[in-house]
Amino acid sequence: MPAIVLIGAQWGDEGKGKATDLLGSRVDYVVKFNGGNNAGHTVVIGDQKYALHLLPSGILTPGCTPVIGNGVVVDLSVLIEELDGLEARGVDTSKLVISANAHVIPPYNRVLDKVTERFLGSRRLGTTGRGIGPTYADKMNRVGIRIQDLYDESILRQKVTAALDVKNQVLAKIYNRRAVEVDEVMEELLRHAERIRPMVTDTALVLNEALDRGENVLFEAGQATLLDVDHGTYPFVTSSNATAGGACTGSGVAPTRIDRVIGILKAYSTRVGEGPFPTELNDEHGEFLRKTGGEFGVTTGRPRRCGWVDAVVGRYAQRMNGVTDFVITKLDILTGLEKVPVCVAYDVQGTRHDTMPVSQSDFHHAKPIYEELPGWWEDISQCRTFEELPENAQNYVLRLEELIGARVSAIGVGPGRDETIQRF
Ligand code: 2SA
Ligand code: GDP
Ligand code: MG
Repeated sequence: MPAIVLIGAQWGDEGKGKATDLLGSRVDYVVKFNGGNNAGHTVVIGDQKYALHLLPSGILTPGCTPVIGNGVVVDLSVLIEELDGLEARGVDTSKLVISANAHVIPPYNRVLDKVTERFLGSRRLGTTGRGIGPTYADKMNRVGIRIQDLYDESILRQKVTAALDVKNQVLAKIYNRRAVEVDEVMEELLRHAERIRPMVTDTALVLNEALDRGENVLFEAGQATLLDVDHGTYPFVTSSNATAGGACTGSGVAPTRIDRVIGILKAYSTRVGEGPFPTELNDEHGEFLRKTGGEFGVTTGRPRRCGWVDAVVGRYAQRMNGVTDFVITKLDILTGLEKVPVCVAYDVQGTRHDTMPVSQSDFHHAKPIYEELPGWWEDISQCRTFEELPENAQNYVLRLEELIGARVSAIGVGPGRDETIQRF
């Protein structure tokens, strides 16, 4: 296996946390390479439910080393809160390592994220308000603050002062907000610096040496393909690369070392925040999916928008990530429907599109062309082999496999670790 990338094939919340946890027992390192505490990954182990935001899901597997890569943006208070929360529940977090090059989310970027969204009103993106966008903007603008800066107080002060010169102008002049003081930022950033110091290292070296030794490394994407800043539904995206390429830039492991890319595809679609969503259902079917699937944000609690599965999106995700195999999750949620529609193409003002329209305006106007597959009524949560699934559920998976262009290696039939069908 040695290096596997695991990505979300839709708009996030496909069940990446559970899939990572499942593979966790067979891997030595689990790496988070993009995003920050905007993510919300749920893992259910027995009667225990864990919601992870900043930490990689592999932290729940004894013996596995969790890694926060250079591509991640770290809110230090959230990191400490999450570590303490897990320790209190008996999870050993001592193996965590953090890249010295990862950026930190300073308090002023949380403020800016929230006030910008408020200011935009109906033009807002629907961010999680965690300061993600402004922190990645600072990184690209070369005014960001990195984990390693915490260990040189005079450099840190210079960087915070330089950043605040600009940020305070924006806060005061555009948003009519009070200025942020250098000292309050310094206090927050340095509060936990010593505690995390032993974890801070050159994670690119750690991972490359692990691969040299033949150890197994799993790269776990936050968010998903259509939220990728380059390949998603821009501007309704997050500010990082959530596609497979991000695993390389966000960790320092080269593309030639990646052996397998697993795409996680939910058996229906969801999205949180604003932006186009061709198969969205604003009717009782959408309500059924939200209620039965428990589709509420793990980080913000927001109700997720729900719709039928979209094979155009699945094919796009296969191509953009080079997916070698898919895990289809939450098939159990579709039980009890007379017919299960699958979007196979779009109609954009009279023209059929079998691939994602290149123009965002066309995507906004895309009307799904559905193929209706017969549903099933049997409870499938106890099925553990493909053959045990009702014939119509099998046919649903086989048709999806055909449409998205890669084989389906596993199927989720419930949230629990064991509620999974492994096909190979
Ligand atoms: P941001 O905060 O700048 O990353 O927001 C930009 C867009 O990215 C979307 N986004 C997400 N979409 C799905 N799930 C996410 N994580 C949480 C979860 C979300 C929650 O697992 O449920 O709790 O609301 C996530 N994080 C970011 C976001 O909705 C914007 O559209
Ligand atoms: P992630 O962000 O991709 O890790 O996904 P989330 O944790 O935000 O949302 C996925 C939700 O679906 C979680 O509540 C999981 O416990 C749950 N889940 C994952 N796989 C399955 C499955 O196969 N069936 C059911 N019923 N729930 C699942
Ligand atoms: Mg999630």
